[in-house]
Amino acid sequence: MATGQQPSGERVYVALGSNVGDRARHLAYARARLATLPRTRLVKASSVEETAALGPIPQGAYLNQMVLLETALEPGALLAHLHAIEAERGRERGIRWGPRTLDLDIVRFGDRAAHDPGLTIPHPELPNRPFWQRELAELDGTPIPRPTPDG
Ligand code: A4P
Ligand code: MG
Repeated sequence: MATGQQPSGERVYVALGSNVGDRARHLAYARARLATLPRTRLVKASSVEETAALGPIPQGAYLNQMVLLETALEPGALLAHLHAIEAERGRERGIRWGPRTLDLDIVRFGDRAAHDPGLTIPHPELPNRPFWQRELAELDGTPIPRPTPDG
């Protein structure tokens, strides 16, 4: 299906994260590539937020963002595309939760649930990441307060 056509499919929320290199550029690349996936439409993107790194090792701050896709791809096929896009940005898999040029996670896939270590949906970290919750609410049109840099 050509880009821009309306795929009948599921509403999928994908989280974008980067804390190495030109972070904004990695996110822009990911958005552009997600918009060209087969049988998929990029519906909208949340604001980009800078967030302190979560995880066991000291590392630079992240830029995080979430996008809403509508896709007729199956979850495993979408995940394979996400891994390919990460690889195109030079993503190296080393330490879990370590620094990365680009991380793409499936946060929700319609109402589906999956419990495989290779694909867990909804993403198990959703309850622990306030920035994901804010971005989800923004995409769903639910106004919730955002922290302001100056208080
Ligand atoms: N996998 C299972 N479920 C999923 C899913 N729903 N979406 C598997 C994507 N992948 C999923 O991921 C390891 C494996 O998880 C994949 O091969 C896939 O089959 P990975 O990307 O290689 O490794 P990772 O990202 O280090 O591990 P994980 O568990 O995905 O960690 P997260 O949740 O991605 O956390 N701090 C801030 N501020 N912002 C961040 O975005 N992100 C992380 C990484 C750590 N700290 C952060 C942030
Ligand atoms: Mg990941």
